[in-house]
Amino acid sequence: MAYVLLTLVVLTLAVADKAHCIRVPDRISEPARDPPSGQPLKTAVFALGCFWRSEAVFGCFNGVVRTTVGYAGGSKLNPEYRSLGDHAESVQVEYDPRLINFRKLLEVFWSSHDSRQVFGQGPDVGIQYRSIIFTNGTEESRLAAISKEREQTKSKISLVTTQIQQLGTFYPAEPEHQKFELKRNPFLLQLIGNLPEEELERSSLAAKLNGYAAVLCPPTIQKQIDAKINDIMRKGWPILREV
Ligand code: MHO
Repeated sequence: MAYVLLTLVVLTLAVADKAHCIRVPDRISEPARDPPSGQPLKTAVFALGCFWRSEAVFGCFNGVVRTTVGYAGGSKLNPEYRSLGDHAESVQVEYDPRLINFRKLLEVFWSSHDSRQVFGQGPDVGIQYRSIIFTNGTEESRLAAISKEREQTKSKISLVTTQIQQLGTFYPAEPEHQKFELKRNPFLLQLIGNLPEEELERSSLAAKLNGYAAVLCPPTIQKQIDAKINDIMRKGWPILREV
């Protein structure tokens, strides 16, 4: 009897395994992107309007390892999307300083929103959409101030409203706001193997495709990703591991 039972269990496992084998993998593990120890990632936080868009804008760039949307710049403890108090919708950018630097991130910041619109971006109006460069130390404050002056000299018709302030607490937003643009695109989600939420939030590839999905990457990057996707579609293998 025990033998029969054992055979049944083995057979069941074999069938289950087979079923698993023919399924498109649910998840893939990404190659580790963190720099070797001694070369820690750096973090920058910016507010430039609706954070769905802000995250997409920064995710496009090589050297950006992770993006997270959240709330910063206010005093309310534990803000949430429906009650964020005096915080601004923000994006936290974790980057490898060997590949991209704060200066370049500042350029992306200025070119990706209208810093002269008072407390809003387009139809999104309110203090949660204000423009802020959060800094971590005097060198970043100096670079931010120089870049703001440069931006102001481009036109004297209106004022650049961007605030520069020392970063306090960054509160990550709810999961449904993370990689929002990518999540609206089931095709791309499938293409990277339907990563579980936790991996999606930490993935460099997801950060990049989030920008691609929103068509907010620079044209060269959009084209490069297009080419990679077309190649995979031609081959018929649906997992995209890197772009
Ligand atoms: N106008 C946008 C704002 C969203 S953003 C996360 C919308 O509600 O669709 O604030």
